[in-house]
Amino acid sequence: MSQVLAYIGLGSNLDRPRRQLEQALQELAGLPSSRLHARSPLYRTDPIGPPGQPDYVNAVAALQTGLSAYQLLDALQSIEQAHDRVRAERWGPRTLDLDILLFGDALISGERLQVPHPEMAGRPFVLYPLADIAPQLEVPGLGPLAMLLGTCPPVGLERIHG
Ligand code: A4P
Ligand code: MG
Repeated sequence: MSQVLAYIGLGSNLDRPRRQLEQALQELAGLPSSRLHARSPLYRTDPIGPPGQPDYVNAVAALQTGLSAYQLLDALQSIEQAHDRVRAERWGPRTLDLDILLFGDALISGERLQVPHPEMAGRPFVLYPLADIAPQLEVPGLGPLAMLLGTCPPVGLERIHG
């Protein structure tokens, strides 16, 4: 089976976000035909979206996987469901959000799935943890990660220690 390196963005701002993310990382590692290749540190980040919501905790994981992109999306949505994610307002608070940032060098523009994730280039809470685990990365269709970092200053995020 051919293996792909997929990058997954993790975010939570409800119900003990750090624990949500640590648990989700273990669940990613346990997906069929998959192996957790790398994970970033956790970051505390300012919320983007509706005002008045709690700070987020964000991280990025690299998953070596034999799943297809859509199989991976299904698996991520099952993990979100298991974390009691209630889908309410767009960009509103959530116990767990798992986004496929990149899937190898694939460019996907389907109704259910867009890869690279359409918002990633402008989001420090995605780009900086991604750079922790893949500083040399070339983002398909967008260019070198180092260049994207240059237009997205590290504002509104801090690495969580311990
Ligand atoms: N979908 C399309 N492409 C993808 C992809 N690459 N990965 C579809 C995952 N899903 C993808 O997502 C809605 C639909 O997007 C899914 O059904 C899937 O088929 P959702 O997670 O249910 O809804 P959402 O998350 O509310 O909307 P959206 O547009 O995905 O929001 P984002 O972009 O995930 O942003 N601020 C901070 N600091 N940190 C955060 O993590 N996250 C968000 C959510 C807002 N503000 C934040 C953060
Ligand atoms: Mg999402």
